[in-house]
Amino acid sequence: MKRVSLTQYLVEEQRLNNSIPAELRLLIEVVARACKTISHAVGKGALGEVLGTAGSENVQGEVQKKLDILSNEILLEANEWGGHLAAMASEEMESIHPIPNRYPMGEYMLLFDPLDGSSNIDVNVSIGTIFSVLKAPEGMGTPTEQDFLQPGSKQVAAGYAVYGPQTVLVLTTGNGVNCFTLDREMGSWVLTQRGMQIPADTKEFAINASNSRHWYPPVTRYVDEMLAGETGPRAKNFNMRWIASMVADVHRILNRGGIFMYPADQREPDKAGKLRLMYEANPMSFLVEQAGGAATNGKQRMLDIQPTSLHQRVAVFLGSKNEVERVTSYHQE
Ligand code: AHM
Ligand code: MG
Repeated sequence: MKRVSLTQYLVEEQRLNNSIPAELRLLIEVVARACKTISHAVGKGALGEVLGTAGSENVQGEVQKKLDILSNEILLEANEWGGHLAAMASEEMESIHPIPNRYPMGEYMLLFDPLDGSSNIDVNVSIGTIFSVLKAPEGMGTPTEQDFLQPGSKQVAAGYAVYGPQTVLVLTTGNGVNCFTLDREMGSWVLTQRGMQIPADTKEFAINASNSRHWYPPVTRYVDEMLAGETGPRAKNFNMRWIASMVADVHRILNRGGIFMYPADQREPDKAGKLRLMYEANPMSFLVEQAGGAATNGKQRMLDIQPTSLHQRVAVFLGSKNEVERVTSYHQE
C-alpha cells in the first residue's frame, strides 16, 4: 500500500480544493508535531516521572496533572515562532496567550485542551489533545479574549489526537474527516482512514450514569427508553460505553457510531454542563458534523452558539444523527 503522509495529504488537499493555505498547513503540521511530543511523554509514564498532580489548579478550579501542564507548554512553545498565529487559548490558562513580540503575527487563532481526560492519565487509559482553529477578525489589533468569541461554525480546522494503544490524529478542514496514525518507528503521521462517516442510527450510548439522579426530565426519558430495550418504546437493545475521555468516546463514535452526552443537570442550575464550548464541544462538533453526525446543546446546533466567554461550559449531545435529533426534540417538548 502506498503511504500518504500528513504533509502529502495537506499539500494535495490544497491543490485539489484550495482549502489549506500554506500558513494553515504549517499550523496543522506544528500542532501534529506537538502531539507527537506529547504522545512520547505520555508513553513514558512513570519512567518519565510525568505522572501525578502538579499541586496547582486551573481556571476551572480543577487540579492540574503534571502532564496537563507539560502538554500545554509543548503546544505553546511549538506554536509561538512560526508566524502563523496571532494568539492561543487553552483550558489550562485563564487568559489568552498572544504571540510574543519577537515573532511575526499570523492570521490564525488556536484553542486547545492540551490533555483531555485528565482523570485517566495515571491509570493508563486513552487520553488526548483537542484543538480548534479560528481566523483573527478583520482589522484585529492586539488580540483580546473578545476576538476568540466566534461561533463554532467559523472554525477553519479542528481535530484531536488520541494517545491510546495507537496514537492517532483526526482532522477536518471543512472537507470531511480523515484519520492519521503515528508510525512510531518513522515518527511520521500516515493517512489511515479517509472520509470517516458516522452512521445515522446506533445502538450505543455514552453518558456518566452516576449523575442520573440529577438529570433533567428530557435526558432521563431518553436514557430510560434506551435502557428499556427490546420490550420498551425503542424496541431494541442498547449498549453503554463510557471512557471518561471525550477524545476516546468521540473516536469510537466516529468509527462505529453512537451518541455521547454530557448534559447540564440540577446540581448547579447555573452551570451549563461540564465540558467547555470553545476547545472541547466546538471542535468535536465540527468533526462530527463533517462526518455526517449532529451536535447540539439539547436546544440548538452547537456550532451556532455565540460564545460569551473563553471558558464557558455547555451541555453536549453529539454523534449519530437520528439519536441526537431525538434527544434534542425531547428538550423541545
Ligand atoms: P478534562 O478536560 O479536565 O479532562 O475534563 C473533561 C473530561 C472529558 O474528557 C470526559 O468526557 C469528562 O470529563 C468525564 O467526566 P466524568 O468525570 O464525569 O466521567
Ligand atoms: Mg478536557
